[in-house]
Amino acid sequence: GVYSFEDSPFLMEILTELRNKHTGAIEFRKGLVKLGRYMGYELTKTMDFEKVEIETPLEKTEGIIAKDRKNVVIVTVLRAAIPLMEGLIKVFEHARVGIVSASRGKAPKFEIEMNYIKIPEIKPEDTVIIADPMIATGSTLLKVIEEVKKYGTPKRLIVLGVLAAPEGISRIKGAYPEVEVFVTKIDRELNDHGYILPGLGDAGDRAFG
Ligand code: HSX
Repeated sequence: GVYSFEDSPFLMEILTELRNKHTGAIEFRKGLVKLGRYMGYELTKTMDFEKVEIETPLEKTEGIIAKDRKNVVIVTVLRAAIPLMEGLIKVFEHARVGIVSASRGKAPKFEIEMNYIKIPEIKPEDTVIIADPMIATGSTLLKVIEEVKKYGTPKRLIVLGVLAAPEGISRIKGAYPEVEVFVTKIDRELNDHGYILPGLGDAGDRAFG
């Protein structure tokens, strides 16, 4: 599936602030952390929980205990995903974290160079969340997914981003139909330089200068 959160005014308000060119680095980073946190929270609604019996000081009752939420691996794509991961980890506090670096070359080839890859072992019960704010041509994620798969086959493989271009989503779903995509919003299109429109500019530059 592909999920976006256009129907959430709260998330759209955060996105509006990120898009605005007058938003500075501090607020931009805070916005990314918030999106990580609240999209992570939305993600828990799609996860499996186990029923448990507990006792309140007054009587027995039923409750739930997290299953999937405790078996999460977050793969952070440097560098713009760092604040997003910070937010996600507030919801998935048990998460093991993988770090990869990826940089995209210029149009028209958009070749991806990956210089650093550190990913923990992935177990069959894991939900892997690859965090990258921007899914433009999808080239970066195709490479990252290919790497991630070398470390094991998870229960779910999720790509979590802020903005995606339709082209990028199609390429990822075309190559890996099993991958689920969670983005704040799907934007209109890519320009010739591979930038998402209307977009928010270069997320790494805006967050880190
Ligand atoms: C930006 O470009 C983002 O943070 C991603 O890592 C990448 C997305 O571009 P693409 O590979 O989807 O075209 O730095």
